[in-house]
Amino acid sequence: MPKVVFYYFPVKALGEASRLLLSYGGQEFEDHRVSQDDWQSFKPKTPFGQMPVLVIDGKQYAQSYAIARYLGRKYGLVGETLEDSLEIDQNVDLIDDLRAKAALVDYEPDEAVKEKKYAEYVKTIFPDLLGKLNAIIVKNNGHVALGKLTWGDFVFAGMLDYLKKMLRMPDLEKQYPAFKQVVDNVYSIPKVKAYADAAPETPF
Ligand SMILES: N[C@@H](CCC(=O)N[C@@H](CS)C(=O)NCC(=O)O)C(=O)O
Repeated sequence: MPKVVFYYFPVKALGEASRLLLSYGGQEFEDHRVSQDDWQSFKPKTPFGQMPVLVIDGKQYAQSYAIARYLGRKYGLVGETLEDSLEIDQNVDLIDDLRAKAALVDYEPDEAVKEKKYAEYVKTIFPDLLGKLNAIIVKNNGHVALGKLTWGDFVFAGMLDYLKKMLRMPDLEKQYPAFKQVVDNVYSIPKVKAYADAAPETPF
């Protein structure tokens, strides 16, 4: 078994999918949750100055979705054809569109601009993207793509708390019960549940 080390902040957000996938694959890994203080010295040592970073036998890899896609392929959480892969990628990119729009608001430094943007997006962009994503998950019986468990489910399940925080929608699953189905489908897998039960509490 290769030696695997995973670095990310002490939150789920863009890193949790890979932690969940490594657990699913039965891969032992060092789960480094880097504090903001330690990040300043670690940042220049990473490939792109950002986390997550996955280290396999001493070699570093970055980019959350590339890592999750790789782990998904490695553990058989993909489809049969190139078009199946395209469908997973497409729907993960839609999730990321939502994340990016929410982040655009949440990370806006000017409070007045932030609130104005939020008021606009919550009426337009957010319901549109959430509705499209919900329709996909309903059509796929509680999965992100292909009507079965894929690495896309791990991306969404790992990111939902972060999305809820940025969207200011703590009851998102009430409005979209299919979202909870994805989370339950992932977190009920015994190896994933064992990881999650033992993992440190995170704010999102
Ligand atoms: N495209 C990258 C984005 C990674 C990213 O935005 N990482 C953030 C945390 S979520 C980060 O490292 N921020 C600290 C910094 O940029 O100094 C990915 O998907 O991995």
